[in-house]
Amino acid sequence: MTKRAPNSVVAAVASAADIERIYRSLRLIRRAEEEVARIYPSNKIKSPVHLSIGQEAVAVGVCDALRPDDVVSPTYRGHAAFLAKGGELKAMMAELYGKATGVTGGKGGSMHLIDMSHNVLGASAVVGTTIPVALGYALALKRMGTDRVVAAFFGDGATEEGVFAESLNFAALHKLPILFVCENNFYAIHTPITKRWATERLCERVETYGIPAHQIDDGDVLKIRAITANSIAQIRRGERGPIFLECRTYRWREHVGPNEDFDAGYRARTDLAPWVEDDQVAKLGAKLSDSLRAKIDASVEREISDAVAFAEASDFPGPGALRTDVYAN
Ligand SMILES: Cc1ncc(C[n+]2csc(CCOP(=O)(O)OP(=O)(O)O)c2C)c(N)n1
Repeated sequence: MTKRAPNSVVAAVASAADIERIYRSLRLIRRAEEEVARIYPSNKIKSPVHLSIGQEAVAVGVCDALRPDDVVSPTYRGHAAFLAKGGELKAMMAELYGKATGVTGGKGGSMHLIDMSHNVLGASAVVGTTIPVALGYALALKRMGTDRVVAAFFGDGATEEGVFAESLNFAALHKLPILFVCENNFYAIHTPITKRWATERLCERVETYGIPAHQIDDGDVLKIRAITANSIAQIRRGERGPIFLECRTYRWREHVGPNEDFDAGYRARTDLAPWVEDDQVAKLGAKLSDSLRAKIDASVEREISDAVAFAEASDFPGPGALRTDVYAN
């Protein structure tokens, strides 16, 4: 899948403090997932992991434009959205280790992250199912008369589920405060979009529901942030209901697991090259002084090693936890 030329939409203005904060978030997610990949073969991590290495800019760009009381709905490839929204790294790492101190007490694993103290809705392994849950949350926020907004993340594969079309229609009809964010990484497991869609005009399809749609061709984190900020401002003012973003991005690792899979026969390493060249972690880092970048990198490493130590030192859930949390209270 070749990367298209960037489109010219909103000028992305960011202050020095913005760049510093956004770089830290990108770097934390990248390094945390690289650490997960490093530890994974030891079998200490008990959960399958869908890494978002290479895709971080979407979650970071979107979440940086949200308020703390706004809500995100991640997917099973959800480490980036979880962390970008402020989810606790220690509790995420413990969850991957299957420990009682994890976000779901060690029972859910990587695909079922949740942190309602930071307004991160629970993820699900079942493709597309988080979209109507996010929609229901947006309906509740609207009925409560708040100006809070939900950002619902999902992959290109999820747009092929029937519930995606139903959710678009319902959201448009009821003018719900929801930003739909499609992370289009061009693959559903090993099947490329060219074998699944007769046309790649996803935004056009969405617009037929009466929803404004923007395609962001490259992974430019500041552009994603600027377009999100504009969209959220419109949604918050209650002007028009939902808005849709198609963020084109690229998954650097295999669908599930810590490795690369360019020998699997469904994609070529040359497809990856332009995305590595455009790596947002490196690009944002290059905007900082060497000393500031080194300081941030060191603090990120400390945060990650603290989280790993916390996960390793925590206990597994006891047998008494087997039948708890089965039903909602
Ligand atoms: C309802 C359902 N159908 C099929 C699957 C198997 N499955 C797991 S991930 C996946 C691909 C989804 O691709 P996409 O939504 O683009 O997300 P990505 O993995 O690229 O982030 C599929 C088909 C599933 N988990 N749930």
